[in-house]
Amino acid sequence: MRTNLQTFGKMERSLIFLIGTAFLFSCGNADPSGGKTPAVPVTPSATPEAPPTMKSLIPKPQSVQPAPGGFSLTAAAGIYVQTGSGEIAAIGGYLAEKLKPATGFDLAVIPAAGAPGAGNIYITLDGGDPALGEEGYTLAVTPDLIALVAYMPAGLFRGVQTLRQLLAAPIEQSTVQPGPWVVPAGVIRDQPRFSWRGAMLDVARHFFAPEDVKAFIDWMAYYKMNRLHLHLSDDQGWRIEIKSWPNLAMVGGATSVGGDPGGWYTQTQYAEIVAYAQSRYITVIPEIEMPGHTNAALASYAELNCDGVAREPHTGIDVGFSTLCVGGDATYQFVDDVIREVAALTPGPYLHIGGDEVQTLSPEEYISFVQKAQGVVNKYGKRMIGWDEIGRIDLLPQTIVQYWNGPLAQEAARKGAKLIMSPSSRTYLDQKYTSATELGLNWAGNIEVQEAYSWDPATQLEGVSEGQVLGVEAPLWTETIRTWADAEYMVLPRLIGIAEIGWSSASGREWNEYRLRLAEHGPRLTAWKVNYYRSPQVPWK
Ligand code: TNX
Repeated sequence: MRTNLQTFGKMERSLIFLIGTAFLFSCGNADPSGGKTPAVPVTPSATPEAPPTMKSLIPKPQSVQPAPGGFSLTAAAGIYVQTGSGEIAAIGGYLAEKLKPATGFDLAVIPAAGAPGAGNIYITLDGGDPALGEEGYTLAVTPDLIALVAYMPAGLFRGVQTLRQLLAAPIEQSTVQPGPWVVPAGVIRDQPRFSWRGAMLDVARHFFAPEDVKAFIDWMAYYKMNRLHLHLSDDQGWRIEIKSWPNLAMVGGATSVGGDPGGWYTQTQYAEIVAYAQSRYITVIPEIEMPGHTNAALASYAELNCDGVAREPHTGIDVGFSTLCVGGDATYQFVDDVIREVAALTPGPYLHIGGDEVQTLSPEEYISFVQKAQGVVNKYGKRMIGWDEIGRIDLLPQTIVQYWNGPLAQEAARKGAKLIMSPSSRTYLDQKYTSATELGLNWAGNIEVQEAYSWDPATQLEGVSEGQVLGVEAPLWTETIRTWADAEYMVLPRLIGIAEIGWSSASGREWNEYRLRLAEHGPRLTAWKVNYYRSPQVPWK
């Protein structure tokens, strides 16, 4: 181990120097001598010009203070991690894994009791400022050292994404590139605006393999998102194994929109997806739709229908026609069993019950059913989430409403509920970019990259203030999305703007500046080999 108190002292001094310099810079009073205190006052000069990678970070950090020079990453660097924490070592391992393909460096992750010597990376909670919260971090880069400090491990993980983005775009290539690998010097202090920065994947209309979901999780992680909502059941397909009701997957999982192949996740595969997300500090929210959007369940079990007759599979894209038999005993056994099994597989505190678009129940029937479902979710220790329509019931204080389209979410907010903002005209990733887009629907309007970016969750709904908004979430509905390449095209780059809306402060967030930063991400998306939409609104590199 190459650590001792002397080098720690040195690191602290350089940190203090950097922060002090940053303070001077922010006061417009920079010292161009590189930190040697001059004997006589020097004429104030401008803040050093930030290198391109610092200017193109997405989401935009809370504060960036560039300094002269940079840190050269070499094969000799070690990733020193605070000793005694397997979790922090895993974050170091993740960083090493991300840096390896393009650099060819096999960087060792080394437990350290203090900061290492020159040429290394240091990742620690030691000295982490509680004011940074769960996900905030400070990244201080000098020519000698990269020091990533946070209050909680999630903050370290978010900071690692910033570090990846501070390296030139070829770092994202999957084969060895020439480099050099220079991280610009400076101090970044950063934390999110909203605690909920989500994306939803509809695996019910079309099924996507665990590998695809993991790729989606990796895009989310790169842009510091933290909630993955999986839409696991709908009229056209049931996508998770339920041991007490096996036909849900066996029968209900066999179909998709348009007669395309079905599929479902075994409980083991679901647990693997959850663990993969967890290792990226992303919480999975499973959604089991009820009482509507249930044809796949109604086709799997006759007793869930009031007339006792199993429904035919549904492969069309109409909505609103299906409902569980809200007066039937089997229905409540089903609801209890499914919620119990899904809750047990899900470490996160949330469970989404859908609740949208039921056209075949009276308001009283709807309310009584959702009220009972809320009780079951609560009994199994989860916070219920539902779309707008659940705003009609008496919500428990912990229940969350996901706004998509209607006034019911606003009403719920007036009664004190917290909202996740998914306005369909801004966040729906299944809506066409323009009328020329072949994929997608357009009932909520065309959503070009600018429309998806230029709005604010705290001012979107009259009477709903920032304090009632947990954050933002963008859903990809997949009625028209048949392949993963199609999903890539609709999600990227719009999801990147949603990620910034969730993370970065509203002041100074501006389309004409954002589009230039987004342009710099084109080569990164290309390096990932994803089929992203090269919007003419963005001056792509
Ligand atoms: C509305 S948003 C739906 C989905 C569809 C989507 C298509 C919501 C709660 N319901 O069932 O897939 O529109 O854009």
